[in-house]
Amino acid sequence: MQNTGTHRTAAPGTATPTPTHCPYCALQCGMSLAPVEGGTVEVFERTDFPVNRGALCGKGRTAPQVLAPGARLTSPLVRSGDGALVPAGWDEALDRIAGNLERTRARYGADALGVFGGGGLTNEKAYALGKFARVVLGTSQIDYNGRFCMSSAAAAGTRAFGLDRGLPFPLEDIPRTGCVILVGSNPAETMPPFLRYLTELRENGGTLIVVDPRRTKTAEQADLHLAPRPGTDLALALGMLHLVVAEGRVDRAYVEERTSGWEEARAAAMAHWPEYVERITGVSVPELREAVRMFCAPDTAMVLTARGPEQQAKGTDTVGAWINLCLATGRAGRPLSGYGCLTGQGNGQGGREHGQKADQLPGYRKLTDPAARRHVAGVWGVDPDSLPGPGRSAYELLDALGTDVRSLLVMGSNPVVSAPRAAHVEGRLRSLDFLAVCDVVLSETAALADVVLPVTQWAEETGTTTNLEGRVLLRRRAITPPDGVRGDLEVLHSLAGRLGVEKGFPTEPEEVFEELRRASAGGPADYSGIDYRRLARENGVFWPCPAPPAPDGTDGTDGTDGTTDVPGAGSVPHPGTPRLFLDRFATDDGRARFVPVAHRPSAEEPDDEYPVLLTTGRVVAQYQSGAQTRRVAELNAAAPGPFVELHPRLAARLGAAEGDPLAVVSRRGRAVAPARITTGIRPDTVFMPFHWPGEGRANTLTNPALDPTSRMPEFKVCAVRVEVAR
Ligand SMILES: Nc1nc2c(c(=O)[nH]1)N[C@H]1C(S)=C(S)[C@@H](COP(=O)(O)OP(=O)(O)OC[C@H]3O[C@@H](n4cnc5c(=O)[nH]c(N)nc54)[C@H](O)[C@@H]3O)O[C@H]1N2
Ligand SMILES: Nc1nc2c(c(=O)[nH]1)N[C@H]1C(S)=C(S)[C@@H](COP(=O)(O)OP(=O)(O)OC[C@H]3O[C@@H](n4cnc5c(=O)[nH]c(N)nc54)[C@H](O)[C@@H]3O)O[C@H]1N2
Ligand code: SF4
Ligand SMILES: [Mo]
Repeated sequence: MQNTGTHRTAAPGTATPTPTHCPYCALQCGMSLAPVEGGTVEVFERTDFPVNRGALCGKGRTAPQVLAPGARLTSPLVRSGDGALVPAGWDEALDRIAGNLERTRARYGADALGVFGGGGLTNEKAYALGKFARVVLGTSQIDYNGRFCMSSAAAAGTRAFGLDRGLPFPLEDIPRTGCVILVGSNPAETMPPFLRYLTELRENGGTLIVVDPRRTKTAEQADLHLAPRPGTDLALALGMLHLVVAEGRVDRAYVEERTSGWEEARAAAMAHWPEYVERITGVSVPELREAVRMFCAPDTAMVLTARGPEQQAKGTDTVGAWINLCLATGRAGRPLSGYGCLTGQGNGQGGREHGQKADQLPGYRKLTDPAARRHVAGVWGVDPDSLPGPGRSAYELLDALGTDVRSLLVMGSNPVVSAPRAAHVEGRLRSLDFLAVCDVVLSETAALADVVLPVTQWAEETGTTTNLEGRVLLRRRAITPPDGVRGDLEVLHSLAGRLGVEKGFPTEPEEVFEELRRASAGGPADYSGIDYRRLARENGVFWPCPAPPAPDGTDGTDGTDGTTDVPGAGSVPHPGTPRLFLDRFATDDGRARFVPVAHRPSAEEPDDEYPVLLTTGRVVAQYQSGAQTRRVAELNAAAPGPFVELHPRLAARLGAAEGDPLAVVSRRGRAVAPARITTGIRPDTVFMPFHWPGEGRANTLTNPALDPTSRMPEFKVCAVRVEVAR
């Protein structure tokens, strides 16, 4: 089965295409799919979906190739006596998993069971996985790869605005603002159809500032490109705020009316003189002044961050500093102005709302909040006291494998490639008593498992995702899965049954969503007013979308055990909330909170032994750990393997020519990949994409230093030594 490209209309002999969404990134581009005789799947443009209006990147266009039986798993695998993974029946595989989890729990207690989820899972799966961990396994030890993704922006957004939704406005607002500062975001490679919004911004007379240590394809489109040293965005934002104050550009009326904490934040910024900031960041004072002028000149402006400033051990404070800049200039919670984070994975937004995060219950509720526990326990039909407390964050969980956590279930992540200090993480995974992995392919992590369960994919199952705008979408089943695979929901249902929980794990996604609605009702991410019928009719609904009050005048939930009488029965449906904070922020007093932050060095700064900075990121043709995209010939041809991007001056110093194998060595390990020489990177920095396992694995090198609030690892900065590999 393979795809043959994008077509505007269905060819004769093709079934009517089903509208659905791409499996990969958070843009969740709309597309239509139709099975064709001979086992191919065709992709059709879906121009009615406003986010991408038909446009797709190469990954989305070729995603159907991973549906082909030759590219994926179609039978469970179990570890045999001689150590090989061999095909097995579903019953045997599920029995093995249940038996091993049971044994571990009996011997070491429930917290010896770990669960590692993914931001690519649908809302229904993420919800069911969180419930499975807490209700069936009784463990606190669940977290997911979203911790590695947008957790710093989420923490900073919650701190400042009282609520975290990546973008508090729809993408369509971006071309209509006056200036956009894009911080550490490279959508030319990571979300190509999104570039249109930036092009339109400039066509409308708006300006674009890109902050990135590399002159990326995105930076090439900018009116101003600032190239700070990796890990210094916090100082950069503070330097800009300093100038805003010094130049009298503070929006005093707004600060007075809509914020709290300004004096402390102002004082902190005033300690960051432009000259001091220039020394830290390498961005000159005139460039800083120009950025401030461009940002402040128009009536409206936005700051958008992505992984560059967020994947730092000070990511939360860094995002906080950019939010402070928005607040001081009156650019948040107003039309066409605001701070936003560009979430990454397909369900990066929804995946962080419904309970697969260590400290969280569905509806973006806190596991430590007694009222939240009562509400969710009511929906689940369990005693609130039986719900475990918060567990370890993703890296801490991986680091505890084989010691405190003895058996692990992975669903939707490939940490052998994507976790920081990956060789260590791989070692921890190998030291487990038992590892089970549900995946669509034999990922590098699945290859270490004792049992691998092959699951259905995006196009073969229905479910909802929430895109980077907070728009809840319906992905529809468009084709029939091959024999031998089962859905993640079916896996959880079967394991729950084997572990003695017969009810509460339905296999129908819509049934799970109906329960999710009730569990989220009244929470920050309230989905109770959304249902599948509505999603099928509308091009998505933005949360919060509470159910309208029931006819009897109550809010639709009975308030004691959290069970709901049919949400939305009767009255006018809530329209959803494309734009947040226009009247008030989600804090107790309705004001946005300034947080005083100060620059601090990265966890690891260069020294004599490791004199160069390494930063990491993505290329357009590969997705994440590459587990899926490395199976597509066209994508491999475009991006065949890892590389080390470096400046000609550094290359000359090392005596390296284009294509020479370079050894990059950090305190964690050594990776080797060919040199790619470019003037588009700072001479003190090298860049590696992280999509590949093996010798060129970037995460062999990265530093697992964690942000104290978000527990985000410092993927974007560590100190390395670079030499030509002989
Ligand atoms: N092709 C492709 N697209 C993807 C993905 C993929 O794997 N491949 N993954 C999806 C996911 S999950 C995510 S999270 C998004 C990520 O999307 P992006 O955040 O756009 O991707 P990255 O390449 O990780 O990082 C963006 C930029 O940050 C820069 N950077 C590095 N260090 C620093 C720093 O210290 N400060 C600043 N300001 N910038 C820095 C890098 O040079 C890079 O150009 O992409 C999504 N889309
Ligand atoms: N050095 C460095 N490392 C990074 C980053 C970086 O910028 N630099 N970025 C980080 C970020 S932002 C992210 S999001 C992570 C992502 O890193 P990973 O979590 O490794 O992401 P994926 O490669 O998408 O892994 C998803 C796995 O789940 C499988 N899968 C897909 N859909 C489903 C499904 O529906 N069910 C099940 N059971 N399995 C499914 C896929 O085949 C794949 O094996 O990497 C992080 N690691
Ligand atoms: S930009 Fe993202 S959602 Fe759109 S086609 Fe590419 S990978 Fe899929
Ligand atoms: Mo991500």
